[in-house]
Amino acid sequence: MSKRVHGSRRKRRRGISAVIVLGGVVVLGCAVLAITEAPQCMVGYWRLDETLGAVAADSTGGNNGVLTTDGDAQDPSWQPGRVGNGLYFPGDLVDSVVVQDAPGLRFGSGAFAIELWLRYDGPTDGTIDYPCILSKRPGPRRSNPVEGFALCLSYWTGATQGSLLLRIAGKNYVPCATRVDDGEWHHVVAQRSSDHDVEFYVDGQLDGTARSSLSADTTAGLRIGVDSSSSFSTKWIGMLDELALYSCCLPVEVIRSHYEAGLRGEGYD
Ligand SMILES: [Ca+2]
Ligand SMILES: [Ca+2]
Repeated sequence: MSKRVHGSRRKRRRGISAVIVLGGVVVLGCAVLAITEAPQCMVGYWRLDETLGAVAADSTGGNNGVLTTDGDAQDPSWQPGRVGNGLYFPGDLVDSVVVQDAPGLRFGSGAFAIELWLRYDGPTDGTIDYPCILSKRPGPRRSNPVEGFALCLSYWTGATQGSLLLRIAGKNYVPCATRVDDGEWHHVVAQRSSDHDVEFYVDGQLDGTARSSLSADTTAGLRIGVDSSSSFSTKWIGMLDELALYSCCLPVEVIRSHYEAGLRGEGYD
């Protein structure tokens, strides 16, 4: 994992892991990117700024989502978010934003990052086993395939209740220390480097680490607001906003810059 050490020396190479030399020890870490622009490895950016309709536009161009609902009184709605509008999920397991699979959304065993603002308004007592922000796992529900990935909150024994949970290829990573289920807005990043270091950031601060070399690949589509294949209750209750996917991991400087931009009501670019 990349660690900031005063006096460290870096090679600035866009999109490639930076090499940091610490007293002769080479540490591989995240790509070093310009802070003032969106990283070029961004492969999807759903601002969720829409005010009506069923399209969740991808600002990177290729991966628009479709708000797919059963049309009942409990459907997601566009509401004021952290940056412009966001999408409010009232907690109906059948509703989600569906993004079709694309080669750029398959990360294999390599680097990727998930970034967004969230506000969780649901129960915090484990009534919902793990409320999911997004999943890219094959359905149908209860099939529990060992492939793909998901980012959720965890109410499982042994983990910090209401902290982030990253699932890759059927394995859960729950090293986080901070609850994010307090009904307040939080900026979160879950990412893996090409060297298989997994990092979680909450509000610009490193919140947990793990290691994973498992493949995140699947040809299943991306679903925002639910885990499409779990046998547990995974419905999201609350707001999601400014969701971005990257085929790299983000340097801490970029993460903090995006967090601070969000506090000003600005996005990632
Ligand atoms: Ca937004
Ligand atoms: Ca509904």
